[in-house]
Amino acid sequence: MFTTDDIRKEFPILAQQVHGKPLVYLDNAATTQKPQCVIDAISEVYTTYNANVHRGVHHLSQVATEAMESARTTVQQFIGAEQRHEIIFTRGTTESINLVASSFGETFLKSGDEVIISALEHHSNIVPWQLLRDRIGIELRIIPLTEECSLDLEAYRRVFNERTKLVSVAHVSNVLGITNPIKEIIDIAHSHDVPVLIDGAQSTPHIKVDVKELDADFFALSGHKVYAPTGIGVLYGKEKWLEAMRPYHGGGEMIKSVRFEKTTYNELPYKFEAGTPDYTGIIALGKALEWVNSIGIEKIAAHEHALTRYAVEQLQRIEKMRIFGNPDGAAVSFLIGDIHPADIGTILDHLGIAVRTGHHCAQPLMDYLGIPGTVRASFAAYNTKEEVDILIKGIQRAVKMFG
Ligand code: 7TS
Repeated sequence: MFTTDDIRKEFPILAQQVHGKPLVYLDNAATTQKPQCVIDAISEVYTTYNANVHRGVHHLSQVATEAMESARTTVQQFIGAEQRHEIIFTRGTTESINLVASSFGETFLKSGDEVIISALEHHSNIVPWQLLRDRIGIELRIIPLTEECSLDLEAYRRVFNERTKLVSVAHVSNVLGITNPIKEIIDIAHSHDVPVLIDGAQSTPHIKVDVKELDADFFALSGHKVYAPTGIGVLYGKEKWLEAMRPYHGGGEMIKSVRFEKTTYNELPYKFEAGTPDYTGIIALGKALEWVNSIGIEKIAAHEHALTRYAVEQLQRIEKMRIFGNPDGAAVSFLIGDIHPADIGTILDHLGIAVRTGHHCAQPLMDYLGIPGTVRASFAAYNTKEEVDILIKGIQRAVKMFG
């Protein structure tokens, strides 16, 4: 059994002071801190077996290739994918969604076809579709929100027609911390024979994901939000789609043979992994997921949900508090009266507390809510109830100054 104290000891960055106060890191939805084993894994690559992968007959290259491919298996098992070659390494959720927009879009979509997204998407799940709209003339349909800020499933059902070709929605909202009814969303889309891409950037770190059980066609995630380094991410895709889709980037690794007249492409997953992969990042991602497994994602989820519930209860006692949505995950977004979120963020920073303020890369959602931004506190496995108390005291201080 691990305690939160044991977990915290594994994260060297947490032991520091900021502005003379112990660091209270509550910006985990932006990125999580890294345990020592992940930091060590990166160092181990460069001190003992660094070599380019998939191409060397020599020892180091074989060790590096084996470590990278073993991390692919770890990812496959972590998200419940049926096959290893359905795991494509990318730079993160943003690149994974861009890959699908380009490769799926340019293989299967034509002018007038429709892609459904929702009103609460991160810009990463909006702009790639707008770029595709500019290139080939698709149309975007938006699932609206109910008054409680959840996805309006009745409106979603009505938006399907014979031109609908793809649904792309977030599993968990990065702003509201709410979990969308993703299984229902997928089932409805599949009843119209429409595939679904799930933006799992905010779900993978916090809840058990099983892409097979969900029957997701595509699933995108970012390593850095789940205790791994920046610059590495994953696209899961069902084999039948990945096989049929044209490649995304061209270059080394993704080819079988190249002639000036014609090039043939490599098998999955390499067809979508052009160039030298970030094998160090991949190996460290594998280590991060092993670390999560060693604690247990269900245990992490229960801990974070308890912290979120406690934070919501405490926040609600503050006068003029406005909490957006009904957070059931690991983040809570709020405003107090007409105090600007950046003012609250600045006071909190002086107290050593890191939160995110602003539009959180979800400007259409801010427009929808009629606000410029929010203050967001987001939790990870290493956060404590005491840190929530420090946050609440900090907010009370900001209210005194600006309220
Ligand atoms: N989708 C969602 C739901 C996200 O929360 C984010 C990042 C992304 C996509 C993009 O992920 P990336 O790793 O490719 O950048 N969200 C946030 C956030 O809420 N604060 O900083 C980054």
